[in-house]
Amino acid sequence: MEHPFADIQYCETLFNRFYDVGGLTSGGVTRLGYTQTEDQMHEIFAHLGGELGFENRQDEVGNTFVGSMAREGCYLIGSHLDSVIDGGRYDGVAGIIAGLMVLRWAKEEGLPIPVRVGAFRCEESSNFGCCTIGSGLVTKELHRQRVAGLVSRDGETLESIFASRGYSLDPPRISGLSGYLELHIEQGKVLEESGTSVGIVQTIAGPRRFKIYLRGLAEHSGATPMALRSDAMCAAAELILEIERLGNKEAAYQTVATVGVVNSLPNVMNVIPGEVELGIDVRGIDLTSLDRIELEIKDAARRICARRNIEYLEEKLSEFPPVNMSGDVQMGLERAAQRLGVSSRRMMSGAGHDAMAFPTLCETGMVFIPCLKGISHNRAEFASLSSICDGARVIYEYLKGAAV
Ligand code: HGY
Ligand code: MN
Ligand code: MN
Repeated sequence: MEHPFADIQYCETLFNRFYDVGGLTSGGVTRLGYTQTEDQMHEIFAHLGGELGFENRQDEVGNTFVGSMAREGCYLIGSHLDSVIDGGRYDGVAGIIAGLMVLRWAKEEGLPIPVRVGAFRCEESSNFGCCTIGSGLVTKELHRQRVAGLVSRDGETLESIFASRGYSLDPPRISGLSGYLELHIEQGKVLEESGTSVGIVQTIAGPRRFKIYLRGLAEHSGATPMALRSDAMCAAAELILEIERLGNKEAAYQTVATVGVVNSLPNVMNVIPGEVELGIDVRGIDLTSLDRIELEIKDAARRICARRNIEYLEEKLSEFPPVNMSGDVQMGLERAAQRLGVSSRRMMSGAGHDAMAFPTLCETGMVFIPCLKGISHNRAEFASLSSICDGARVIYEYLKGAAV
């Protein structure tokens, strides 16, 4: 779709306002949830809303809202402003930029329905091992007892962080929404490889995350005979490859499994690793497959550790079910894209999003835009300004349809 230069220019201005926050010499960004860099992102967001003439509000868990504060019938365009470690500048941010662009068009054209943009805290599991904390708490998809004890990478509990910020782990449920919409980069290759401008999400894969702690015996790496070792790292290595095999076995059901965290103690060259902590991320849309792989991973840990004389402990960090987007919203977005002449296709999301939290509250939909080579959670992440404008236009066209 062709866009007026003013739209491309405004999109670029918004992108540049967030650009430097959490910047690393690597070229990536680190903006972990409930840290000062995420705070900076929210401050910029609130300021940008003010420049459009809108008030802003923070809720009881630090989520920031800009736009109409109508108590009923409001359409919420949401996403997040935190990132993974050494991540890209489009994951989440593209959705907030699209929301601000929609707010601007709505104000210029007098859209007769209330629209608000929401930046939800700590969408990434990178800091606490649990995702969508900001949106999960205010939609009651997450509760105090699930998250209070979660510990950040810096060793702080979420409870102590909330207390120091005056936030509440029991916030009032978000209400008065007629719909929730989110634009997000696809974080996969489907749109780019098929040459499609936007994706209309049907289902969001359910993420499950857990840790497995392996304990052998730290001993001298030179003086300990190979046959007499309890090497936790070798047990971990065997388990990691077994998890990959199980993921490949379940791939037919669109289930995936990743070991993204490996912490070894004491992590020095001349000591046999005594303890290893694995962080495991499993996603899928088929509950039977998800249950099966979770059981088989735990069974593999038990078997490998028994054979290697290694103790182990497993800890479930979080579990969210697969979530379907509203069929009516999918249809509405598809028709909006058609009216604009923007190519679209229905698709699933392997990545989790704040949108997971909303289908029990209101009509919920997601629009994907392509990102370069499908790369995300990586400093090389890239999406074009024109793609962000494509997705924003489809959302705005959908809202104009909802307003009649
Ligand atoms: O990890 C995810 O699925 C998302 O990027 N938070
Ligand atoms: Mn992400
Ligand atoms: Mn994201």
